[in-house]
Amino acid sequence: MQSKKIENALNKQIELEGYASFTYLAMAGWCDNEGLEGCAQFLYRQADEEREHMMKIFHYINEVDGNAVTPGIKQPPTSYESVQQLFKLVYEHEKKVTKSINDIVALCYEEKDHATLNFLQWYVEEQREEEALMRSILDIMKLIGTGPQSLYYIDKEMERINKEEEKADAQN
Ligand code: OFO
Repeated sequence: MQSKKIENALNKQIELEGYASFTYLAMAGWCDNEGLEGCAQFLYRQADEEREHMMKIFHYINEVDGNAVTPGIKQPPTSYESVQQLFKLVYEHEKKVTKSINDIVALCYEEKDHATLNFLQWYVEEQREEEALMRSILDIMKLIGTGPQSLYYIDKEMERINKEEEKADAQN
């Protein structure tokens, strides 16, 4: 049985992960419409992953005899200035998610909730990986710049990243 404080914090995390899923879905749709298929594919996969993150917490809360709350997700933006701006927003959102996970970890220490602390270790590692991945994408975009055909090269790079991610997923 976990404290109400932890349960509430985890329910807020469900909302954050759900919002990330919907945001990345909206971003994927925008990329699709812009002809950026590699970027779209990457974001569709991220959207699915975020839903999995949300569901993992949902099941965990119920498993420890709490009440998982289905979140009301607000409509994410559906248009973006550029693909560079879009990925900057992804990185900012991931940093927000990391902060939130770290806050719940700190709360677990306060509440002496070792089970949830243990459960959250997977998220701590996932966030480290996600932030590193988003930073590397932003670095690649910076190197390519915004000259003619830059979108073509960015999308090719995203296709390469998608293949690497698929390979890594298959190994796990
Ligand atoms: Fe689940 O927030 Fe990104 O990874």
